Amino acid sequence: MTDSATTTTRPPLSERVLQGDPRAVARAISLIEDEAAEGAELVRRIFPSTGRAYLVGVTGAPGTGKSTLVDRLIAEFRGRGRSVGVVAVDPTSPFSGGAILGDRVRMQTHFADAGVFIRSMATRGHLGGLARATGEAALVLDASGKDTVIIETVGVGQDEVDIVRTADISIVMLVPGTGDQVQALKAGIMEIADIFVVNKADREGADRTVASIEAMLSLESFGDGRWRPPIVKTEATAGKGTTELADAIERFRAHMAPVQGERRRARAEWRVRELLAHRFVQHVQERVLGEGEFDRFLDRIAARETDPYTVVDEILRRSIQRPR
Ligand SMILES: Nc1nc2c(ncn2[C@@H]2O[C@H](COP(=O)(O)OP(=O)(O)OP(=O)(O)O)[C@@H](O)[C@H]2O)c(=O)[nH]1
Ligand SMILES: [Mg+2]
Repeated sequence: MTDSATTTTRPPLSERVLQGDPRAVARAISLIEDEAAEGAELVRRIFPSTGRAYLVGVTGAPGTGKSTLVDRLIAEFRGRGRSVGVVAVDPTSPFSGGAILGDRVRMQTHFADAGVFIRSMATRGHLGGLARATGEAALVLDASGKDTVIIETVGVGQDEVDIVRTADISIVMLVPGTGDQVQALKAGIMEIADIFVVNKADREGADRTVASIEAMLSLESFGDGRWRPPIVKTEATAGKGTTELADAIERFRAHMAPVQGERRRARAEWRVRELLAHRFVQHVQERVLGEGEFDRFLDRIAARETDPYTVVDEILRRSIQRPR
């Protein structure tokens, strides 16, 4: 691929990302976060060099111990000779918020290790979708040569389902005494779990939580070589269960190897559809509709002077008449 960017003495950002330069990686992820045009250009340039990392999604309610466990997993993977990148999606705060600081403090044991790169991302301010920003940050880490990329994300909403969908494996974390949580999770994230982790196993009721997940799983059929999600008990603060978890991840990886291509193709489809929808709406707003016209359409729909179908038909007609 030729590089049409302005010539500078330094190699272009994409080159430096591919060389694994941590400052370039940090810069690249910032561009993606800012939805900068350079971010899209960067993704274009690095994309051919991605697809090598194994993407591990870790999700669970706030405070279940995700960061503590991820910290342990980093050490475990490092011990197995892997380099590790982490994208931790911060639940609430803007970029300088407390939880990010918490993640930094907890994971700082790895700061001196060149084989580890950790980055927090804010949940807010992603006009084009948090899942895409996270997915693209993971691509950057992948391109920079990290073998394993862990994506930590909070909660059970659609954003998390989408984020986890971009990973190769989804780990859902629970803590003891969350029978209700198991119920609540059923609806969304439970069905995308490839591994369950019951963390804080030092606490009362861990076995009951395991049993309620078992009960839920027993309602499903796992015939035809379908993967049955294992339930791993961990005590992240003490580092207990991390080896078992890493082993379970490796087992899943081996189990899914024959269909890895399909999973990645599904991910590509999701990405393209999502990006297309986003870009199309952006195009309509910037180039098809006049100033304030979108709002006027909404007013007219609300006043029942027109309806959503008519409006969309009108917008589509004009989009086709006035191509880029
Ligand atoms: N007792 C006990 N406490 C734990 C365990 N693992 C983590 N914790 C504690 O739980 C608290 C939350 O841990 P974090 O790792 O920050 O949890 P998190 O899920 O990353 O939190 P958010 O990112 O804010 O959602 C911390 O005080 C940890 O020390 C465990 O196995 N047992
Ligand atoms: Mg955390």
